[in-house]
Amino acid sequence: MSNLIHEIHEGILDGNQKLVVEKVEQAINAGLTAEEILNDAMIEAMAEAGNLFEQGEFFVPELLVAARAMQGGMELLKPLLTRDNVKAKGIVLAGTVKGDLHDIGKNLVCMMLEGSGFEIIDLGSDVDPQTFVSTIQEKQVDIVAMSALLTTTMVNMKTTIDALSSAGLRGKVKVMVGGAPVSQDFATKIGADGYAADANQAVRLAQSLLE
Ligand code: B1M
Repeated sequence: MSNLIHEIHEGILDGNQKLVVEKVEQAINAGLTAEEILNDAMIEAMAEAGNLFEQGEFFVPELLVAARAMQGGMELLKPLLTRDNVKAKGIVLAGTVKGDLHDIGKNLVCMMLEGSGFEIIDLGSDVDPQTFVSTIQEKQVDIVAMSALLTTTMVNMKTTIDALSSAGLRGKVKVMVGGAPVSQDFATKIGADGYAADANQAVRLAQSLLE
């Protein structure tokens, strides 16, 4: 591993966005490809952050600062990735469901997915089922990722899945759900394709849904 790749990797794990941006810039100027920087430094580091989270060595704040540090570097890489035609693993349409303003967990999931090579279309929070539908009609979407934090709003995951079915779109996309009150049992009941308990599991789930 080159020194710069190692420094970017460690910078992400330390949550040091300033250092990551500086080192990504140096790596680009040194002739490393955007793909090398993304795969060997960033995705590796976020995967390690996810493992540390699962082992109880990282908590949500560490995961968030790591993801933010990575996003700082991603801003520099994005134009190069588009130029180099690096194909995203898949396109994920994400949002917190109608009536629900909690977006911290959803943002974390989006950052981890982006760090793992997915392209994200983030609709934000309080997303109407029809907005999911119209976005899928306009854009090429592989996975719909819905988050809910309230027992009163998690039912809107089902409303959204029903809206996808009514619009004839259910067979075109995979649906994954998550959020504190959501469970595998609930996901199965509402007809989602998968449930993930945390951001790291969400990455694995998204990958397996597209296999
Ligand atoms: Co609210 N809130 N809140 N709140 N809030 C909870 C959720 C609550 C459990 C607090 C409590 O009473 N103990 C409770 C819900 C009770 C229930 O429904 N059973 C609650 C309530 C009641 C409310 C209000 C109704 C309060 C009021 O106004 N009376 C109100 C509702 C507003 C609305 O949404 N319409 C409200 C408002 C708010 C704030 C706006 C103040 C703020 C949200 C700020 C924001 O998100 N921008 C807020 C917060 C911060 C919380 C708590 C304290 C923290 C939530 C959080 O961000 N956790 C929360 C209590 C708690 O959880 N301890 C609470 C950190 C985050 C990283 O975790 O979101 O679980 P989480 O995401 C995890 C996983 O769930 C998973 O991965 C993430 C990373 O591991 N995950 C996915 C999430 N989405 C996923 C999607 C996936 C896969 C995995 O695939 C697609």
